[in-house]
Amino acid sequence: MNDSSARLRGSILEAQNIARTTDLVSLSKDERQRVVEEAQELLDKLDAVAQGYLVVGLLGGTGVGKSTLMNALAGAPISSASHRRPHTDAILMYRHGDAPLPFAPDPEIAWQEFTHISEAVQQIILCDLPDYDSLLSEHRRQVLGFMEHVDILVWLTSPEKYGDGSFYEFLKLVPKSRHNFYFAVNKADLFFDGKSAGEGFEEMRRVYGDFQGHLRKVDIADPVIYTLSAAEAFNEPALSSWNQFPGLRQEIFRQRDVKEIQNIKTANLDKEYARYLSLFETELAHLEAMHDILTGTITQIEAGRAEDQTFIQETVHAVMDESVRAEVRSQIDAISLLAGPGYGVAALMQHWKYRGQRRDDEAKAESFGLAVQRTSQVFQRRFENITNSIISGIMRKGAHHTMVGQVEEMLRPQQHTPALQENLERQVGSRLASSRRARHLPFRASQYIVYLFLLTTLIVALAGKEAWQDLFANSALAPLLNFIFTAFYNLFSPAGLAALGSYALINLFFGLWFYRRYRSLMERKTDGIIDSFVKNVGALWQEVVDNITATLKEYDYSLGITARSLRELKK
Ligand SMILES: Nc1nc2c(ncn2[C@@H]2O[C@H](COP(=O)(O)OP(=O)(O)OP(=O)(O)O)[C@@H](O)[C@H]2O)c(=O)[nH]1
Ligand SMILES: [Mg+2]
Repeated sequence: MNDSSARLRGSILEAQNIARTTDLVSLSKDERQRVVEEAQELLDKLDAVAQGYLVVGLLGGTGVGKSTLMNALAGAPISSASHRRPHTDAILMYRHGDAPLPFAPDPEIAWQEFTHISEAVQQIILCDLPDYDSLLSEHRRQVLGFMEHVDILVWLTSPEKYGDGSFYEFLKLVPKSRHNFYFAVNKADLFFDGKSAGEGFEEMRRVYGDFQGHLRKVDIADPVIYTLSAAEAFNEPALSSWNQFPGLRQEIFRQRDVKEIQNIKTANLDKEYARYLSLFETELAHLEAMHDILTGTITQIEAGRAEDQTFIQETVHAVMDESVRAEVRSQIDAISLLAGPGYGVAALMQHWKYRGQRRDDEAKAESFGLAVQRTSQVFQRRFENITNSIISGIMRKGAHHTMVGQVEEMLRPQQHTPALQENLERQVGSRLASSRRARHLPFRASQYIVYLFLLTTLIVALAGKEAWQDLFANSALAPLLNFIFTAFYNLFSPAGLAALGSYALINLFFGLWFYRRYRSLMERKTDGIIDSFVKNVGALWQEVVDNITATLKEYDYSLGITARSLRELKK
């Protein structure tokens, strides 16, 4: 099998393989089966055609080296001296054991065949034709008739025999077209035997010219002549520079390939293959259209990405109503952050707020759960919207219904709700926990400082100027005791009670002030938690969009592979 039929064979096999293994939307199951079968028929035809054999006839006088040349072509001793002709005018045929004779010789003809196992000439049938001298007139007619089966004729002679007149006489009788004639002067080594290279080449040129002259006389104007040594080609690993055996061999193999290509053309196999490929044309058109559609769709999704995210975030924000905020607040509420009067105010507020209504933690916890649930519903609805618009868009743009179905199958089953809900709950849980863990040290410290300062001021005021001046002047136990007792003593005086009243009022004022700061701190934390929740939902949406585009790209890629292999078939 030569290159072109090997290529053709490869393409048919590939086409068959595509029809067998790939989802082809334009072909039904039966049609695909038919495509596979048709490929098989084509392959069988190709095999039959590629088994066309080149029939080479070798003509030449006795002992010019026909057998040796055949052995050199085969690279093996396929013809030996023991292959004696049953009659001097019999035809000897050499063929590969697996190659049947492509023709039935005329029953009147004397012929004998020998099989060999040389792969090199597997598709070449070598016919050793009888010496023209030995051909009696009626046999001559039959041998000439046999030449109908011969594709090319190699006229072989030698330096001793090329001048033989009967050679040229016979040449005139052969009915074959003359451009299928090749001439060879064998035993060219004899030109160099015992002579210098220069003399050898001189002699070779002379014989060549002479031979050419003889051939011209029988109207062969531009003969192809090879000067060679079959013995050297067969026996020696390397050839002399003058040995043109490789040229002759190459020409014979080229002729074989030409014949195979002609056979393919004669059998119209090339046209049949082209017609066969047209079965895939619709498929290719669908694939190419789908590629454009998918590319457009992906661009559209990317363009709407930001807008969709904003939409989702806004909707989720709306879901986070006052009850959700209240719940978040109650979850992070920690009045232990307040000290002294502030704490008292907060405890009182809480008591007052929950008076009459039983604190139902479970009912409260539900409102956030509900928000998460509603968020995932919003999410899922948005997802369904986008898949629907992708699918209907693809359909509208004219994609093949099977391909639409495939896209649908890839996108639809993506159910986000449960995973999303779990994800969001986890995120919220950890956010709440970390918020509860926050210690807010500056806030707490500022309260202690303020209350301590107020208390100190009260005591100093009660003790009076003299007592604390004495305490500073003599840092001993007696002035300290004096300072304390004076303070206690003065507490129950009218001025002391007034001071105590002012102290209580100022404390209350700071308690309220710290309580307000505490509330706004809690509000900020609530906002933070809700904002981060919304942001997380946005990020999750991006993930979903990434998933969708990745799925579509992957699908496009797999269609691209089929399209490429279909295009490849046409080459
Ligand atoms: N020097 C030389 N001798 C060769 C060459 N080729 C063949 N011979 C010899 O020539 C003789 C005849 O060779 P064959 O190949 O049997 O020739 P043939 O044409 O098949 O002869 P028949 O079958 O008897 O017609 C043998 O002794 C070969 O060794 C060659 O290239 N150079
Ligand atoms: Mg022979």
